[in-house]
Amino acid sequence: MSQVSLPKDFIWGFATASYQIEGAANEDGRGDSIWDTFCRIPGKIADGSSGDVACDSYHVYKADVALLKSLGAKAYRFSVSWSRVIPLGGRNDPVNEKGLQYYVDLVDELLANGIQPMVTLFHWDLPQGLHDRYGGLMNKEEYVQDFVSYSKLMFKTLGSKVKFWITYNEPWCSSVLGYSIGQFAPGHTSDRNKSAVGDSSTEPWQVGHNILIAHGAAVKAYRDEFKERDGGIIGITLNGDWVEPWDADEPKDVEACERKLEFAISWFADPVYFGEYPASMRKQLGDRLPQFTEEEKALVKGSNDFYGMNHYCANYIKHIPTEADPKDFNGNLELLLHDKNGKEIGPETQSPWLRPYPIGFRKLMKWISDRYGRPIIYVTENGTSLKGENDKTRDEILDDEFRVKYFQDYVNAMAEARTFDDVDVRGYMAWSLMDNFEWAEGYETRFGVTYVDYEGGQKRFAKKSAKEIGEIFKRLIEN
Ligand code: GBH
Repeated sequence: MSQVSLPKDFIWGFATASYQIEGAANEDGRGDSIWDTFCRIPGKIADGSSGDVACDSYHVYKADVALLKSLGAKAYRFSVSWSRVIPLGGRNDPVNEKGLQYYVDLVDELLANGIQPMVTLFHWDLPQGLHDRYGGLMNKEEYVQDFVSYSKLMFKTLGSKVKFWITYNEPWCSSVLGYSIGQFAPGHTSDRNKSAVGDSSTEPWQVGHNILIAHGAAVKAYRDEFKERDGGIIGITLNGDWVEPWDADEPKDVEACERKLEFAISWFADPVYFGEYPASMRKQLGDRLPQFTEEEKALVKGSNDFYGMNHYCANYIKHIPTEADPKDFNGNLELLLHDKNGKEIGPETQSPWLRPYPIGFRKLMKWISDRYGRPIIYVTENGTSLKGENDKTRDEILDDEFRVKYFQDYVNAMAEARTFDDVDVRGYMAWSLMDNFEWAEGYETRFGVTYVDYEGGQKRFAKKSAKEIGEIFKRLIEN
């Protein structure tokens, strides 16, 4: 057996997202995004908070870069707030030069410190202007053109310096959480207690489809007009948790596991690699799942230079013996945290959905690698919250041994996938560089390797895990 390792040119670092860290929501001409307006609706965010101030990174981005450098990071993944650079969002709307300058300055600061920027164009914060004008993500004709136009603005502005582009972060979340459960902006759902608008049986599938087309069209624009000049790579980032059968001796649970991966991952990855939705989804959803025209198929198929992988945890999966509910988006199965014998999949964290299960990371990497023909994989997010972390004193929070162990085990599982399963993984971004606005959970859940003192002027304090990550990679990367 060869020694577990990662390749010499492996890049690692940390990830964040615009609405979760920037703050300055009303400064220098930024327009509202759907998250600004969603946060204003009472009851949508656990602690009633918003991203108005967040980590204040709009003002203190130099401190973020200094922090990255002190931790030895080789790369930094951040996202662009679309409504900061085009306040109303549309292809004929004015560009906000001050907002654009922020990203130029951030990129320059990163490069001056030897840190490679990885830019996500869309991490859920759609300009409210587009939602109001034509229904945002629901309007294929208008939305695709506006996303391409915005993307080209960013390629043009940053393309000579940024060599790594991600079109979308986790379209599953925009579709399902935004248009089926209604837990995320814009909060559409069939549940009339939660929202006056929405149809959970159709809208998520339309939104997912529109995002895929927009992704494909932006990639085409990059390849046609910028790639030759800039020499960068571009892809989409998908979330996906691992699955284990609730009852390993029940073939229907084993089958349901595969179906769950298809509904979560292949919904997007199959069109990108094969040009078709998975058969299991077509079977369950019928015509509610849109069809690709030949033109759309050509746009989407082959649109990844790499596979962006976000991964956190695993579930036990139990099949449902009756026919699928029209609102179902998982593949007609139950997601459980324990198996038939009551065994828990992993220890509790602050996030109800997140139970660490490191071997699942290795297994999922192999599953993706096998299904999609051994694509280049960049892990664009991986990390954990800690049960009760926010209730502790600062000193206690800085000693985040649970998170240290999480990273040790997960990074090691990734290195095993590379060493033993021939997975072509080339980079890893931990979620997150710092505690930040955890969407519907507000600030009660912390995911950072850095503590942010929200009451004390957003000052940053590196936790133990921040310092340990560099050590973990030092041990694993070949020299
Ligand atoms: C990432 O998503 C996001 O990209 C990032 O912005 C976020 O801060 C980070 O996770 C931590 O949450 O509520 O039972 O329906 C992670 C993938 C997929 C995890 C959806 C939560 C919801 C499960 N997410 N999942 S449930």
